[in-house]
Amino acid sequence: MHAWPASEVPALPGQGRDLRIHDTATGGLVTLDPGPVARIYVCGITPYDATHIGHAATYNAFDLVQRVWLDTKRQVHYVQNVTDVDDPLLERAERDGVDWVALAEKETALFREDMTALRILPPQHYIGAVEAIPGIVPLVERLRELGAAYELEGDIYFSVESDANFGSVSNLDAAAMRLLSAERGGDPDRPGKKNPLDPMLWMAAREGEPSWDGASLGRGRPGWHIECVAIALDHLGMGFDVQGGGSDLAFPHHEMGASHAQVLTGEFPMAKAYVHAGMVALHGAKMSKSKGNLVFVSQLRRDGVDPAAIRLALLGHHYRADWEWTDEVLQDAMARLGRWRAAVSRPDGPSADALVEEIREALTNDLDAPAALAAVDRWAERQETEDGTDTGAPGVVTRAVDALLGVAL
Ligand code: 5CA
Ligand code: ZN
Repeated sequence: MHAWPASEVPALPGQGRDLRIHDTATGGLVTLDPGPVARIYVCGITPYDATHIGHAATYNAFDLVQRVWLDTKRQVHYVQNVTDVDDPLLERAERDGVDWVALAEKETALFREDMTALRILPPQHYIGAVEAIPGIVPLVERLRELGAAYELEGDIYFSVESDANFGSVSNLDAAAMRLLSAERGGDPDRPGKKNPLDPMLWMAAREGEPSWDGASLGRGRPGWHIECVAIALDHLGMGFDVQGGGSDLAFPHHEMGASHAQVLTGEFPMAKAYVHAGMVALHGAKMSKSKGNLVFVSQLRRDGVDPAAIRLALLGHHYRADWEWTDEVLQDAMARLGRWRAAVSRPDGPSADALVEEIREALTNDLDAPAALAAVDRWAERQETEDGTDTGAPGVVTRAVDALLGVAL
């Protein structure tokens, strides 16, 4: 699949710094030390509805990771999937009487437009689950050969007990795992499973649903977790730097994915850091396609909202916080954008060198975007009240805000 166009990332004076980021697996901050090529996998959308502010907040967080690495002059190898076949997508297509392929294509196209408008840098590899199927089948076959998978009425399950490190991503107790499994696509109550948590690797073809040739597995379609793992292993290999997504993916998705990969390769861990963004809510509940309490990026754009203001609204919240979208959040972001634009449109200003370092320091400290915004606010305020001294400063600020925060002034 093609991704979307990249906005240019200006080079900045001085030296970028290494990223310290919160790792769900260890529960603390880790300083990442990627080689010359940093490797990141971020879970993509299930394209059955338009991109909402929650999605945008999560992709904004991982865009900051990419921007911090680019600032250190590293290359970034970024892989993202599209879950372009899954139960919710098929159910929505059925409900609306549309073809599921057409629905997925339409919503993926809209996602690309939204990401482009928000200046979220694209992944190098943007891979659909459907196009990954030929690579998924041999992995499921291999898990079977290893004794880590079993059949139940034609479906194939992964045995969580085959991974000694199972549980090490989310660190939850059995009861919590069981609850979340039921909530998030698992089937803990299905009779005949070895362990209620065991996730499906391959679902035998169902009447009226799409299916693919699965060689020795028979016709069917892949389970959710093995899709992302197949794509990640194919394009990044084991031991990559960051596995990313929203906090609702820590369990079961990232836990199961890591287990699949670890059993397949015999290596541990799959990723050096498991990074999770907080959930954005609307009217007191998590924004979710299934609940329908959504604010769409595309709708805001149609209403004439500047995408830079949307981006500033996202950046105003720490990525790990759960927060609520309100009109006021957007109004504040618009006002801030106005202040910043006025400040950089003047011919000179206070020196910006210290500001660039402050933004760097904030972002490398667990992506503290609110602290970075506060630093720019202070510069803009001084710019207004003091006599300008540095004719280059507005240009440096414009470039730094673009390169590190993805905001075009
Ligand atoms: N396709 C799978 C991942 S393989 C999936 O979770 N798709 S999704 O469309 O439901 O979500 C896409 C990304 O947005 C995920 O990382 C998810 O954690 C994140 N996300 C979903 N809802 C919210 C929300 N309300 N706030 C923040 N992030 C969210
Ligand atoms: Zn995923």
